[in-house]
Formats: sequence, C-alpha cells, structure tokens
Amino acid sequence: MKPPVTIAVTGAAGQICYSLLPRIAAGEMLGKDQPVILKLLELPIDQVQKAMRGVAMELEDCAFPLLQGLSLHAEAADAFKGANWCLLVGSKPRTKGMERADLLKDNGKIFVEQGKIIDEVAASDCRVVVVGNPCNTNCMIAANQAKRLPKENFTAMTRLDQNRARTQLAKKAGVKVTDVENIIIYGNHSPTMYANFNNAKVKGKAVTEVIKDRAWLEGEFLATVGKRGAAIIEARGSSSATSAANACIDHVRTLTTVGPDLHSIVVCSDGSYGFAKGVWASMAVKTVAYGKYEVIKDQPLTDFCKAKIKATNDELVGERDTVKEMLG
Ligand code: NAX
Repeated sequence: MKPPVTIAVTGAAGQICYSLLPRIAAGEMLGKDQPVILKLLELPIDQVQKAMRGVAMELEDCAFPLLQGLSLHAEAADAFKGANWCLLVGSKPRTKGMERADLLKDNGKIFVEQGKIIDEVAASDCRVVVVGNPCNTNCMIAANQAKRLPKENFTAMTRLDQNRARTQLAKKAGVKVTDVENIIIYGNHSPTMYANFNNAKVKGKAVTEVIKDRAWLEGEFLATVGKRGAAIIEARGSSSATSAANACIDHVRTLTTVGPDLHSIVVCSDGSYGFAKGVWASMAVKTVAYGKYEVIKDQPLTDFCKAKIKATNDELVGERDTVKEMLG
C-alpha cells in the first residue's frame, strides 16, 4: 500500500464539496490504489461547523477503504498543516447588489490569509487548486503570498468550462465527447473566457471542417459555454455543483497523470498569447510529471482568437488593478 496523501479542502459544508469529497475518498482523484487523509476546513460558525460534521458523518458511513484519516477544522493553520494538496473551494459568494470590486476585495482577504498559511505550514510538495471565485484572481493573490512554495504549484480551475465546451461541440457534431480533443479555454473563468474551437479536433479532423457553421461556433457555442453557469442557476435555483466537483477531480487527475493531451488550467502568464505578464490566465498545458505541467506556447491563434483573448485579458488586468494592494 502507498503512503497516504493528505488533502485539505475548504468550503467543506458547501454544495461543491458535497459532491467532491466522496469522489476523492473513493480514489477517483488520485487513483484507486492511493490512500488519502482528508482535512476539512469551514468557517468558525456553529451552524456551518455542524453542517460539516454532518458531511463527515456521511463520509464515515461510506466506509471508503482508501480514506485513512478525516479531521474537521475551524482554523486554516490546522487544516493546511502537512497538506500535499489544498483544494480551495470555499469563498464568499456574491450577494444581491454587491459590486464585483467588493467581491474581489472580500475574497482577496481570504486568499491572502490562506496563501500565507499554506506557504508556512503545508508540505513542501504542496499543490494548490483554487476553485472559489473569482478563481483566477484569488489564485494570483494566494500565489503572491508564497515565499517557500513555487508559484507554479498554484493553479485555478477552468476545467469545467473545458468540459462544457467539449460536450457542446460533441452534441453539435453528433459524436461522443471522447471524439472531441484539444478544446482549450483561454483567459478568465467568467463569461469573457474564450473556448478556442479553432484548434479543437473531432475524430482527428479540425472542428471547423466538421462543424461548418462558423456563425454557430463564433456565436451560440461561445455564448452557451460562457453563460452556462448562469443558465444552471436559472434552471436549478443554485449554481453548478456536481459538474464543478467533477471538473476539480479532472483537473487534479490530469495534472497528476503524465500524457500528451493538452488541458486547460489557470497559470501565471509570462506574456504568452498576449496575456499581460503576471496575470493568472487559463491556457493549454501538458502534464510532464506528477503535479508538474509545461505551458504550451505555440498554439496558433487567428485574429478572431486574438480579439477574444484581448477582451478576457483586459478583464483580468482590471481585476488585478482592483486588488493590487493585496499582491504582496
Ligand atoms: P457554497 O456557498 O455552497 O459553499 C461555500 C462554502 O465555503 C460555505 O460552506 C462557506 O461557509 C465556505 N467558506 C467561505 N469562506 C470560507 C473560508 N474562508 N474558509 C473555509 N470555508 C469558507 O458554494 P459552492 O457552490 O460550493 O461553490 C464554492 C465556490 O466555487 C464559489 O466561489 C463558486 O463561485 C465557485 N465555483 C467555481 C467554479 C469554477 O469553475 N472555478 C464553478 C462552480 C462554482 O461556481
């Protein structure tokens, strides 16, 4: 049996974690032969802590063979201590009438604190995945606190957007999702994101050769992917949870499995593809070792792609300006 991997997860009483935690404990994220220890963090509020205890009771009742430890925390320093992975799902939701700038700043405070603490107490190989929104900027803020851990160990999640785009292309082309490859998300996890259909393939052929309806690709397809989160809230009355948890599983599993496939994660921009240096933007990466990725810098971009990337980059630069005093 391998030694266990310790995974700290924030927002443990929330709806994404309700779907995410059992899948981690069942071995779907790190493998069916990999024991795990879960350390769950929630706000130090009685009602919330109580709800987290309920989640923990259910995890116990699943009798997962791989779950070798489970602890509940109200203090970030306890939860992150010794963690090999920190999945930062918890964040402050946007409330009615709240300005986006206030949302960025309120969440920024959480990620300044959590980034600092992770850097101090987590395992030296710790990888951090930010799910809580606005996830690109939250990830930038947390990574900027790190002095010991390399910035590359911090990534944020756009895998849900990639999965959404893949399914929309598969439906339109009338093929299986596994027939669609190389659909990569560029930019912010927000409606400005760009799902780059130009380099995607269907059964090895360019998507644009298979789906000849260019107006659909440039219009309805991008709008459907960009506004899918809002459509789910409208239909379900609450935001994506199962699909977000699934995307987090995919994000980590792909990041720990070496292979040639390109996948979308949010990383620190070095200026590639026209993103401003230092903003955290989604782009194509390839996993080169467990938890290590290489940014793919040679994906060709049409003028249409460049204009889309400019728009999402402008938004990321604006977000960075809003939180500039939190960047350490
Ligand atoms: P919920 O509101 O159901 O749960 C969030 C939980 O986080 C709450 O229980 C809250 O008490 C906890 N929390 C808040 N601040 C915390 C802190 N400082 N430390 C620990 N816990 C804290 O939200 P849920 O639906 O689970 O979504 C969680 C986050 O994921 C939200 O920010 C949401 O916007 C974001 N999403 C990100 C996605 C992505 O693709 N990157 C997609 C899905 C989702 O929208």
